[in-house]
This record gives sequence, structure tokens and C-alpha cells, in this order.
Amino acid sequence: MRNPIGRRLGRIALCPAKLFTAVVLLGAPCLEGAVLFSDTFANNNAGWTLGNNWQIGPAVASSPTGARNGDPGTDHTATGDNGIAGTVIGGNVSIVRESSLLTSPMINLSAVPGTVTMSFWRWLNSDIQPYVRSSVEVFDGSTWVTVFENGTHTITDSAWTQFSYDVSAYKNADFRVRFGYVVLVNHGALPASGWNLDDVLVESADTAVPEPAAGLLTGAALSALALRRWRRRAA
Ligand SMILES: [Ca+2]
Ligand SMILES: [Ca+2]
Repeated sequence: MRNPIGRRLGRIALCPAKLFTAVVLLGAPCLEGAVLFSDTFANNNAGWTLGNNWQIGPAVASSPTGARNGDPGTDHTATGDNGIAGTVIGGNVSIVRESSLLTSPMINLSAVPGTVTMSFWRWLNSDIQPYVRSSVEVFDGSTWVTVFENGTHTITDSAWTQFSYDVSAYKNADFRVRFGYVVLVNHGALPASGWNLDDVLVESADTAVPEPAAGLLTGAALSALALRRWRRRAA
């Protein structure tokens, strides 16, 4: 990771009861969550469903539009593929009325105890509601639940920033996450570069969680699992 401190702080947030230990001893067991799903978007081997305008591929910079910033030229992951998921990578999203959704594969959380956190790194530029709705939703087994949506302030990210959500209340066998960029009107929406997304991670703070079935692991998840095992051996 290019920001190991931020990464560690993100993990500390998973286990506040052990916060003091974690601060004193970075790398303590508290920091070792069980990785249930992860993706660096080197490819789409994980099987994301790409709706209108969504792409998975190398990051491509684009120019600002008004107050809204362009897309980044580099991804967040410290690997060479530069892969991200984004709405029209390297350009603005169309301002015609349209729904653009990126939906994850199913992540079985039915047997996962304790706290589950879903996090990702975001570089988002979006017009306001009621013109454009930019959202993050999770499927709770029967309906999509909104965990984030833009409001009435323009979003103008100019750096990769990590966002983390406690999704423990929504654990089920068909858990999924989807990212939305929905133009709600036929006229009046301001153009923007939309979503850039990287390093999606779903993990449990409970180290007793069984490791995912091999068939569920993506290449990125396998890398994360190998890293976790290495950390355990090094501890
Ligand atoms: Ca990446
Ligand atoms: Ca874009």
C-alpha cells in the first residue's frame, strides 16, 4: 500500500477495544482482520457486473470541468497494473438521464461472526442531487440499503481517500455492494468525471472467521491472504 499508516489506522478502527494495544504495537493481532473479499481491479476476474459507463482498466487522467476535478492518472494500489473501476475512465459521464451501476459478485457472509467492514478508496466527482445521485449500497438479502449518497453539495475529490462502513447489520448469504452514478433528470445535470474506485475490501475483525472457499478467492484476495499469513508468521 502506498499509505501504510492510513491502512493501519483503517484496521485499528475495526477493533476499538484493542485500540491502545494497536497504537503501541502496530502489527498486533488486533490489526489482522479476516479478508472475506478484496479486489485491486487488476482485472475483472472477480466478476463485477459493469452497468452503463462503468469500466475496469488502467487509470487515465482527464481535465477538470468547472468546479469538478478530472479522473486520476494513477490508481491507488502499489502494483504496476494501474487498475481501477470507474465511470468512463479518463472522461466525463454522459449527462443524459441514465442509471450507471457497478455491482460486486456475491459475498457469502451468512456464517461470519462479529463486525464486518466494507472499505474502498474513492476519487469521486459528482453534481448534486436532485440532478445526480452518487451512491454506495449493500444488498441485505432482500433489498438494497444505502450506506452513502451524495447530498446537495458538489463532490470534488482530488486525491484517493479511503471510506469504511460497518455492514455487520446486513450480513447474509447473498451480500453484495454496488456503486451508483445515476443522472436523475433529462436536462440540467452538470458534467463530471464520476467514480474512480480502487482496493475494495470486505473483512471481519474476528480472526476466527473461516477463510473463504478457494473458489471465491480472486487473485487479489489470494494476495491479501498470503500477506495476512506472512504477517502472522512474522508476529
Ligand atoms: Ca488498483
Ligand atoms: Ca470518469
